[in-house]
Amino acid sequence: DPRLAAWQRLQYGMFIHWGLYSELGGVWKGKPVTKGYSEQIQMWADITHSEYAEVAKRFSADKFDPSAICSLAKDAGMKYVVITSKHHDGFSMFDTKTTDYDVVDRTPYGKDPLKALSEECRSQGLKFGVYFSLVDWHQGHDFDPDNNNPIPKSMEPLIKRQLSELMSNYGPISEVWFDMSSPTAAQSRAFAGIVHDKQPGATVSSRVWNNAGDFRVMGDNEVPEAPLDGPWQTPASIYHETWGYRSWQKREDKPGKIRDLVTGLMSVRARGGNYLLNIGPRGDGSVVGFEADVLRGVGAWLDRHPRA
Ligand code: JFZ
Repeated sequence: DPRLAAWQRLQYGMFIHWGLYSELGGVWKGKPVTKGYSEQIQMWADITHSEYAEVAKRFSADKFDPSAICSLAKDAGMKYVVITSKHHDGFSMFDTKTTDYDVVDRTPYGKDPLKALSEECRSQGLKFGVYFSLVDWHQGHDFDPDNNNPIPKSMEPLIKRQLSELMSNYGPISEVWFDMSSPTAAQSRAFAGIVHDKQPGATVSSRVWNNAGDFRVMGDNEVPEAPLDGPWQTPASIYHETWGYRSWQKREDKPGKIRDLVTGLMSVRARGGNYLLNIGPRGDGSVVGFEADVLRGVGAWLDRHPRA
């Protein structure tokens, strides 16, 4: 399958977790929220829907710079970018007509950041993909730690329309990183089908479930002992503790981090996998300096080892 082979050749990309949670940066009412990932702060800090929706009013994204983000990805040696179009909080970071709970309608930024990023990716020669959570707290989904989250029939039209929008309005999509919930086999097939119909070049992550995906997703920073059959990917987070921005995160031992990530990347590559390394920009869209330095460090290592 040339589509999967092309995806496998990408080998290394940038994951971006960015949403309203980034504005909170792992802090609620002045206190660090130490449980759970910071992109899930709404749940871990028991934030009500109305309190969480208020955060949108100060989401100005005035330092969001798609051109700088794409240049960083290229400096790091990456070939593609995957950004959160909607995380479990249900807040769409793209222009959707299905709800006004989105970045265009609810924030002072008032524009579609995915549009800008997808266009910049195209002009800098990077492939563009989207993360899409099937769990949607805004639509009344609860979070189950065992991921036992059936998708009610009533949520299907919203998911299908949002997927159609994402597959229609952002040019060529290289992958859709579905995540979480427990759909029926028919739902999994329907969601993957929308992607494949509208984007013949796109691949679908195994977290669409029921074997409807194209590539298998490993755990956070997980490296299998030996090569695996078929396309697969390791999502990697720099800190292992959060994907979304956390203001109080310890950021130390840069050279050690760079070494660990180079080892991860090389190990995944050697086993035929695809490495998706995450950054968690601040709510204003700026990239954390430590993360940019670490990524450039990995890129510099790759430059020094052109045959690696
Ligand atoms: C999921 C999300 O819940 C999380 O917020 C983040 O977006 C991450 C990239 O994906 O979390 C998971 C799901 C499964 C595993 C690890 C993190 N896993 O199988 O190891």
